[in-house]
Amino acid sequence: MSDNLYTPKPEHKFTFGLWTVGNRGRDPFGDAVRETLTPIQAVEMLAEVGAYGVNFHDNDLVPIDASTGERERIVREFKQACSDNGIAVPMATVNLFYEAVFRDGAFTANDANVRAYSIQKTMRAMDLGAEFGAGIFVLWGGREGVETDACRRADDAIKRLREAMNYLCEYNIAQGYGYKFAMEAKPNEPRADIYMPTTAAYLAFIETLDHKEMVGVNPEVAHEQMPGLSMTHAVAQAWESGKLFHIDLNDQYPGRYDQDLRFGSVSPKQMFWMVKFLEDVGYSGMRHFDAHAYRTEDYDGVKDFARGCMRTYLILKEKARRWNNHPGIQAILADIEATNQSDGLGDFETLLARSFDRKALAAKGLQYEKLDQLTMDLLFGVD
Ligand code: GCO
Ligand code: MN
Ligand code: MN
Repeated sequence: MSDNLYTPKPEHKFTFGLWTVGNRGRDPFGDAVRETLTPIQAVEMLAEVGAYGVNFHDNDLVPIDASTGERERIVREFKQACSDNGIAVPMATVNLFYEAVFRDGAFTANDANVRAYSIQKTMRAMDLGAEFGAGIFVLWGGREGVETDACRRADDAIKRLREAMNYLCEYNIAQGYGYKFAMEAKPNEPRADIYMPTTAAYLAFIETLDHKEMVGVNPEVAHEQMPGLSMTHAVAQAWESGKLFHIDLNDQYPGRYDQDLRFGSVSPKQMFWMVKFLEDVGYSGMRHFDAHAYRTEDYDGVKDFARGCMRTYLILKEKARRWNNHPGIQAILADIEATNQSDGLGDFETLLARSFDRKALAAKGLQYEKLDQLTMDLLFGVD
């Protein structure tokens, strides 16, 4: 039974980017340690490990200098591979960071031609994703930032970002693509400071767009944990705003460079709360793993990595189910809920006239220590 419980199935909506299983282990200090995996080989691997879908940047699939004929052939063959292997393409994205032309940013660059090129490249990436039926378009503004604020006013950058998003929403409407855009925040790396450092920054920005209903967020574990923030709280705010359109799952030691480690491998307890949140609220979107295997691995190790991401998610999901049915935990939650009774605040006079026994309100212990240890026992498997 338990094996079955932890076996990935299409309904779990586990997806990986071509750039994740295809990551060759290059880092700033060393070159690739794995041979290039073609997009078709990546799809075969994803089918083998039990994933639901694959996502790609435009140039993960179609090289930037490909001719129209090459593009058509690549698209045709990749579509065939996806269909042969039962792999969906739920999300598409655009690479606005690799090429030198993006050295000063893309939508926010000072050069108007760079900004126009970036928008055109995104429109073409939207065309490509639409050919595969992708419903989500992720935008990660990795280069939209600075090393020195001498180069532009930060509010001008925000205005340029808004102009780009409004234009792309109009294109989405004109083409009838029906995309939902999911904007992905990150505090730094590759820029010293990225303009939209947190999910909350994007949530505020989105409210200023012409078609805000079309735009949501794509929170990423590593991007929240790099600056020591809570991924669960970011996800909760996005969900509560109706903006959790996509999610990037990986893991990360706080305060370090972007590590993209296997999901749940660093912070299982934090990831437990996040998975529990997603499952409790009934998030029905993709569970996308934006991570990559250690540099020590060959492609068997990459499969171990991909299987591990999904297995850990399913283990945490099962732990969440048990948590919700655990008598000791539920008894404490019932005690907590008993204090949460209210007829409302009433009008100002009523509230101002109420008397509170401040000391009595603070007298009783809340049992959060016990609650947390019961959680730990459950996570450690000794309950
Ligand atoms: C990163 C980002 C990217 C984006 C991807 C999708 O830190 O490099 O997480 O992996 O998610 O470019 O647009
Ligand atoms: Mn990332
Ligand atoms: Mn990401």
